[in-house]
Amino acid sequence: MTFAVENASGMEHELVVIETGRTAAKLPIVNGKASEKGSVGEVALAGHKSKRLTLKLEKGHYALVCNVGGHYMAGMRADLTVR
Ligand SMILES: [Cu+2]
Repeated sequence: MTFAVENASGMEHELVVIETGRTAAKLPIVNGKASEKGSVGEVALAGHKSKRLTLKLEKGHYALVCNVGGHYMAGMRADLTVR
């Protein structure tokens, strides 16, 4: 699976792909950030940059999060199910 990741803002963001049974909104919190336990890959993007992230994902549930600063806590997260 290839993620075409576009950072449309002027600030740094990242995409971390975490294999987890938890929903993206319910990850354990460590020092104000989402735990990245189960991470299978990530990509960081400076402002207005685009990158591709190719991962071989097993069937299951994944949380997609940005863990820069307080972005996760602000809601920068999504769920992904691979069938
Ligand atoms: Cu972010």
